Amino acid sequence: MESYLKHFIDGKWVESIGGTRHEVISPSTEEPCTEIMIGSQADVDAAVAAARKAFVTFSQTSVQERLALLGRISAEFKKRVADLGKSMATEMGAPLSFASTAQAYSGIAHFGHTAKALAEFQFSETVGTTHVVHEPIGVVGMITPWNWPLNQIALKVAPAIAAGNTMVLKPSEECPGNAAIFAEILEAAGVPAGVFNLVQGNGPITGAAISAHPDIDMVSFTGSTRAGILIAKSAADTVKRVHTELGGKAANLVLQGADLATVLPPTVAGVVANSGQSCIAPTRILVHKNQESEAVGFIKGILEGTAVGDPLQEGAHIGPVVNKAQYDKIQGLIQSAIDEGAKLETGGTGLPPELNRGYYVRPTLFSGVTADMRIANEEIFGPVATVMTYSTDAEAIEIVNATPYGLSATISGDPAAAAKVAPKLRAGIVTINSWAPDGQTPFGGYKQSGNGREGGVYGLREFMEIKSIIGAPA
Ligand code: TXE
Repeated sequence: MESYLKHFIDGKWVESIGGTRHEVISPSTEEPCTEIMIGSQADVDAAVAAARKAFVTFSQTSVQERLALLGRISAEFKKRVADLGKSMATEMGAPLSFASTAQAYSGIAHFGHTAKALAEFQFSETVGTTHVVHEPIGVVGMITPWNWPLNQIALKVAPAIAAGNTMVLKPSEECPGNAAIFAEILEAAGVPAGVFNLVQGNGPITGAAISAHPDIDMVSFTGSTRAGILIAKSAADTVKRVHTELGGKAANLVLQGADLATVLPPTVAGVVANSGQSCIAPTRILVHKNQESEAVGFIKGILEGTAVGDPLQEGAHIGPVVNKAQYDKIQGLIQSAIDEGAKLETGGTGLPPELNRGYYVRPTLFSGVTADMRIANEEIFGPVATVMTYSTDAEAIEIVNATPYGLSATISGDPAAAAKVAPKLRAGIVTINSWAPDGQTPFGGYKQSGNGREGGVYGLREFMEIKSIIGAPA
């Protein structure tokens, strides 16, 4: 079992002050694989004090110094890809090849994108006779989830450093190892003491201590809408800036007459990638009623061609979902669709027949899904697709938008026709004939999918204050 029993505070690995032990259960073996300490209020206080002290100097560093730092972090990051991949594969179940390519490299890429944005950023401008300047916010608290763990850490840490902030990160207690390795990377890159602090822990104790902390200026959170609401309420008492990236219920609008053989594989891939544990997974597949049976045939073929297996083996298969709670939630949603009268086309409840332990979910497809069913409304976070039909474009757009979420939407079909539909969709991200974001452009949601944007220069702006200096000499 891996042990990460220390927090990284003020440039040193330190014992927890009164924390308790927590074991992570590997979703492939159902055995403990990692232990951490759940950070206490005192641990968070120590990390915040270190960050506050470091802010005095770090906020005054030059762009060139911070660019050099981002470059050193990228270089150190690349040396640890194998360790990062193995840690994520063990703790959250993404297969080794996916964990070390997609998962780890998407994290590294954010440091490159952010450095580019920083090099080009205009920190000051003149409006009339007033100087408008962009400055770091201060101490940023970061609370991150387990599904794209390193990617979500990097999406916050890279721009926060670039802007000159200092920070306290609390990663997910379901997948903490990559965050400890990430702290080692920052240590090796020479990030000044106190700029980046890691406190391992859970939501109710450690996360809550961050969101309520009077000496934290901003909290940046990725996770469930449930926790996002709690964090925003708790942060309100100290009027922190709150950035949230929450859940989604993305649709894949397949335009009438689309060449299904061409357009479906790259968009349906988003349902199974990472075992469906992506907030932008386009699981609500909308097809014109005249193409329903043809579309169901193609999607069924893709899901039946998706192998499920051991994440510690190399390969293109998908792994288990992260933990028993997620497995049970997905099983419950699959059963609800059966009970509510949807047609099970492939997959279903229980383990895939070739496996006898682990939190593996069968790639599953339902047709005949209607808007009132639970499966059409709740975020699944598993490799489960649903097909709904529409008669007119207007009806299809209404169905896409008929959810409290608004993170992303996918359109499959002629790109020019899709581009005309995109402005009508109430989502922060619209992908055409693909499901993946590009890392450099805004990532974030409308409605109950959150506030603010991450990625490239848009993420950099999120971590800055704006000051007007009126009356200074030209
Ligand atoms: O997430 P939580 P869970 C969705 C997805 C999934 C569901 C539940 O639908 O099935 O959420 O996942 C911290 N104060 N997403 O329960 O609880 C927690 O410690 C402060 C979508 O595992 O939101 C962890 O670090 N912090 C999503 C982080 O929040 C709190 C990614 C995420 O855990 C807290 C993950 C509290 N009161 C799940 N409670 C996405 N947007 O990609 C929890 N945390």
